[in-house]
Amino acid sequence: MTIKIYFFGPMDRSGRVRWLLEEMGMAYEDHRLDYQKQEHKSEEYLKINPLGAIPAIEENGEILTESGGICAYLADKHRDKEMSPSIDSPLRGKYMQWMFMIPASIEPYMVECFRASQLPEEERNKVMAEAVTKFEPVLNMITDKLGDNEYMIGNKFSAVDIMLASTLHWANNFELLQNKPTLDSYIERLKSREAAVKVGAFLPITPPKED
Ligand SMILES: N[C@@H](CCC(=O)N[C@@H](CS)C(=O)NCC(=O)O)C(=O)O
Repeated sequence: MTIKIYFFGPMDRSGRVRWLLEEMGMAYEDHRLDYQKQEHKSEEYLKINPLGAIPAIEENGEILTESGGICAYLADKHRDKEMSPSIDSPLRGKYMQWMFMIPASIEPYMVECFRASQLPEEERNKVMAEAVTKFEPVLNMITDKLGDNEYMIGNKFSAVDIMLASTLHWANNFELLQNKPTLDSYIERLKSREAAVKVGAFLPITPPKED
């Protein structure tokens, strides 16, 4: 059955789910919520996600939320599409580490930068400069993991690359990826994937607009 995706626009966290489904050649149907009209806080949508956030998916009447959990679930459910290493693969541990680490320990820096971007200039520059310093070990860890490989896990494209690329694209938006040739070429490689182009995974990040 076709999976329904609740979202605001192409550049929100639903993009990860859409990109993964495209990579797997699976059907989905977009259900757009109007951010300006606060449709994600409507009584109807709060029944879908009581936290009033997107993405959420509906599959056979079952609702799932949390972009990382949705991607992990879909990749494992459709193992024949090879978007995750099998449970007994030696690569599984690192795969799980990164699937959790990206939303739990990397994404919060982006949220911090977003909040900083709303501050008056002087304060903003200070918070941003601190964010750049704090983000450096994260970028080093990613660069070390990649080494000479093209992809993060076993040098084979996986759901981790989708989660990470979407987060690094966000980081790029805040100019946090200065002088990082390994990461630049990683992003360029992912940008050229047919599924990423189709879903507009690397379009400029803009706030959700009114319909
Ligand atoms: N950890 C959640 C974060 C969900 C989230 O914050 N989504 C944003 C859009 S990308 C949202 O719905 N914001 C509206 C709000 O929280 O009011 C996930 O990865 O799905």
